[in-house]
Amino acid sequence: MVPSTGLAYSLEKGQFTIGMAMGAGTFLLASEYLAQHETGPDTLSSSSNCRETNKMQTNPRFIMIGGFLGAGKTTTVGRLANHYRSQGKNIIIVTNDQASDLVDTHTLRSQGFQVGEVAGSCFCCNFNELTDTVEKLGEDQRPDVILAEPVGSCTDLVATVIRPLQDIYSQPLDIAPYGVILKPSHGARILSGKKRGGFSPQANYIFRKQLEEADFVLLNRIDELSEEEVTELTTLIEEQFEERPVLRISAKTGDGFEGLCTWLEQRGHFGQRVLDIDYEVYAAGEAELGWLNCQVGLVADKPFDLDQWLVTLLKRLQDEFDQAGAETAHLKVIGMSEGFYTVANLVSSGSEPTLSLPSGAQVTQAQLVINARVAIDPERLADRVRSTVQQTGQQGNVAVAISALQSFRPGRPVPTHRMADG
Ligand SMILES: Nc1nc2c(ncn2[C@@H]2O[C@H](COP(=O)(O)OP(=O)(O)OP(=O)(O)O)[C@@H](O)[C@H]2O)c(=O)[nH]1
Ligand SMILES: [Mg+2]
Repeated sequence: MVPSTGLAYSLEKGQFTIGMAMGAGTFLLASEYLAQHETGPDTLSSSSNCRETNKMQTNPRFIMIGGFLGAGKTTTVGRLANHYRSQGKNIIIVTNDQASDLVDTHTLRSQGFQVGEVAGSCFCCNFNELTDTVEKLGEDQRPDVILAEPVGSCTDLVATVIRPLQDIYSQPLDIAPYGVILKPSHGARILSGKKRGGFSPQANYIFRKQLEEADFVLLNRIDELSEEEVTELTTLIEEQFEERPVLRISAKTGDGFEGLCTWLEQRGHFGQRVLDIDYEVYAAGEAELGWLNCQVGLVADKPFDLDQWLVTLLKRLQDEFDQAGAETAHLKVIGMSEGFYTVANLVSSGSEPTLSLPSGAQVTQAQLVINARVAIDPERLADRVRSTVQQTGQQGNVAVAISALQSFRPGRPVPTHRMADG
């Protein structure tokens, strides 16, 4: 019998049972399932406890966490990095964006991690930059764990990143199963086929393809979801992407991370789901998004509340995009001032702007980095960001100066390698 795979989450106990549904309510531990099935040439290794260290591991463990824009990749990577750091492991993180000035890089560095940025194009189109960055970061001390966050509008990463790392890259890496985060706000609309999904069918195509190539799916933000919503989303994933175990997590609270760590320790025949993908549709989906990265300096005579300033800015931008009928994929801003860091995010047009990292700081100057990924023409996006930043400054008696601004549509993806066979 081919089991339908899944992870049971006990809301009562608030715990995960990693298991594969065998059809009659029986669950096997993931390690037991893998031991009974073809798992490839590698030996199976599983720890039932997130805190255990695998002493047999010699090559750096490469963990890539995928998922759509604003799904929770950076939050998950930060939490995993903290976990591995607490085990005494040496960690490096690689972030990725279509342009420089990435909020995520600053956010993860503010947590004390060693972070390298692949900027200018995605990992798949800049594979050598990914490996160069890993090597450079590992020059002083060999990493035990490499955490990589790809661009949230990217897919086909198994064929263009994981398999080339496994088969071509000269340095041996120990590649973890590939987990992709499902973003509930857009996922519920896209997977249920509701008309107002927010994005075009081409962008929805990317969202689906990301899940299709996953070894397992992370249903994130369970801290905000009702039990019914969790069940509904899990069912949608299981129906549409068979044999992808679904782990329910909250990257915010850490709920479910023990199960995630256990999954990430599995060894076997992972990273093999090479997509059958239409690059025309993929390129059109990416090009639907206006992309903006900019830097802004703030100066005031009197101290102002940095957290409040950023939330006000995002609320105003949200209103602007609503008026333009443009869906937000992710709008994020980091404010930095004398050792204080504030991060504010808006993950969809229907959400509220939130502070993912409040600083509580009263400041008279700050540097901001704004990253916006919105389904709007990039010129209009830039105009609206410029004018909204200025207005927010004027009303709060803060002088603003935009020092760098890039806005564009992502270009057609042209992978360095694409390994579809075998
Ligand atoms: N409530 C809640 N918020 C979350 C959770 N995970 C992430 N977030 C928030 O969602 C927003 C986006 O999270 P990120 O980790 O930046 O998402 P991302 O996938 O890295 O986004 P991009 O890099 O832009 O694609 C932030 O405000 C996070 O604090 C979660 O489990 N629960
Ligand atoms: Mg991120």
